[in-house]
Amino acid sequence: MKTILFRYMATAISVILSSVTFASAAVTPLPDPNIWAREYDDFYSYSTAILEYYGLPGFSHQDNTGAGVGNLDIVVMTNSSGTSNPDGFEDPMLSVSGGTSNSFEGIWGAGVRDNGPVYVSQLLDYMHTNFAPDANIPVFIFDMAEPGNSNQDLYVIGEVRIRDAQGNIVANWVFDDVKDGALDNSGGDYDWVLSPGIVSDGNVTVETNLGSGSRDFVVYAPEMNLSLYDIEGYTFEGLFAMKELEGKGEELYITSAFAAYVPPVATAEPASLLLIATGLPLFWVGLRRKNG
Ligand SMILES: [Ca+2]
Ligand SMILES: [Ca+2]
Ligand SMILES: [Ca+2]
Ligand SMILES: [Ca+2]
Repeated sequence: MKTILFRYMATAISVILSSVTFASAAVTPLPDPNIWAREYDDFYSYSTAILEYYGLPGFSHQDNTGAGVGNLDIVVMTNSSGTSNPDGFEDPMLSVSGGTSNSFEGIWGAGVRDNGPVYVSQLLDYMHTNFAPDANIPVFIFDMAEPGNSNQDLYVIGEVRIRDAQGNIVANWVFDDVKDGALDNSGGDYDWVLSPGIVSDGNVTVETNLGSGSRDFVVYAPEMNLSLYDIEGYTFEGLFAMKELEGKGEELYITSAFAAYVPPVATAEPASLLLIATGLPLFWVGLRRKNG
């Protein structure tokens, strides 16, 4: 109980401090990943089921508002064939149902599909217009749909790459289980990340695998600031792979519902300094208990 209280207080403080950055009420800023997320190489992954359990506002696990086909968001992978994206973005990848195959690998954005490739400037313009004027870091939602039995886990890896006009990779961000900035598949296999049907933070366990149409995991890479690559001809692509798939197909979106965490900036204002001074020990307690 103490841990829950500490974690809630720490996040309430960090949300208060960071919320002034966001003018739009529709966008929920992600809480401090050092407390609330798990780190997978260059990315952080939040479980909305865990965030909802602890009562963080804006993280209703089964509320899919702002996500999915038919909304403003950009669909990277879907289980609905024939789906197209807004504003001429490349058509989404089609995921697989467990009856078809139990593994998946595809690349979105590289021009493999109709309406590609995805240009960095095109993606940035869309995010600035439809998400927020300062939205430079894409935030992804992963919606898993596995059967409610002993097969409800799956495994996943990913890599986002920026290429220059000549096709050279100029930046990349990896989502896998070894923190080395590289997507290793030596020996013919990736360093897979477990995507569990039942999530745990070490203190509580919560069912997250409740079918298709729920925002199970929210993922972003803090260093993926696309404004640094807003150069003519630069393209954005994502490799995505999964295994041990059953049930319905999984889905992946670039979402307007959440914004990347913005660390609070200390000012000379006494009230802010007091909040930060109060918050630091709480962050430490939360981390220590989480890891211990
Ligand atoms: Ca789901
Ligand atoms: Ca599935
Ligand atoms: Ca499975
Ligand atoms: Ca790695």
